[in-house]
Amino acid sequence: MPPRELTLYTFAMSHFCEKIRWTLDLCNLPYVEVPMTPVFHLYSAWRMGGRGRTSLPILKVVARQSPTDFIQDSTRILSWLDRELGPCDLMPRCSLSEEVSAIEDRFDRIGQDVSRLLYAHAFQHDDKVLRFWGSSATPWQRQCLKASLPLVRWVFRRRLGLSRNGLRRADHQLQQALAWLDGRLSDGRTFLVGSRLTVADVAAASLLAPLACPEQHPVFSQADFKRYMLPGSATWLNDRPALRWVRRMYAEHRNALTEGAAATA
Ligand SMILES: N[C@@H](CCC(=O)N[C@@H](CS)C(=O)NCC(=O)O)C(=O)O
Repeated sequence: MPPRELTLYTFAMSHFCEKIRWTLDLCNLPYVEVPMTPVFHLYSAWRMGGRGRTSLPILKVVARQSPTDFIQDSTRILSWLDRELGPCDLMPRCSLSEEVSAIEDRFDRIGQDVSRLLYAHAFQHDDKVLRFWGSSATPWQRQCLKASLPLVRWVFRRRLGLSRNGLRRADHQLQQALAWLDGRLSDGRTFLVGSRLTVADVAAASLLAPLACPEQHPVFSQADFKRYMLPGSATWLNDRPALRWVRRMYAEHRNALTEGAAATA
């Protein structure tokens, strides 16, 4: 197979980007991370993704004598990695693979609810949002973000569905997912599927990391993140098996955080 250069476009604070960063690290695949600034990412992400969407992560793949490829969306990136650079131990090709995919899918949906919960709370503290968003911004980008934040906040609230009903639904779904995970772990298992780490664990742990705030993550572990992004009113977030398991996954399997994720540290 020809050598390929991988570039991962991310936001430092994105848990979906963390899912891919962690997978690449675990698979020992070298890559360059390019942290982007929210809002300023829109045009490039839309152009690179080529799917009418602006979300990150996006993986750029450069191979000699082949056109440059851009893969947008964490699940599509995982499939590409498995297909083109696999097999990888994280993605078993056996009877367990359907269960692994189903859990990854479940937590992808929950990842959006995690974002809703965080931003509904965080938009009460504009200066903190600006600090987290602006970690890799140039000074003028920071100025623009500051000036346009009221408009950006309005658009963001609509895109994420931060209405009262939207939030009630997100809260309910999150509680259900955490209860499901508490139950899954209640037999004392270490991994969600089978007897070794798979993308089911990486997806669940990374997408819940903003709630569990593992100390290995340079953004989610910050005191300001916990104080201003996490709603203290959500008592169901209190210490519980699901969140303890996320911290354990980080403590035992996450040791190669790159500069992009550390941009705000
Ligand atoms: N289904 C997507 C979701 C990714 C996602 O929601 N990314 C957020 C950051 S956490 C994003 O890029 N939001 C900005 C945008 O969509 O323009 C995936 O799995 O990659």
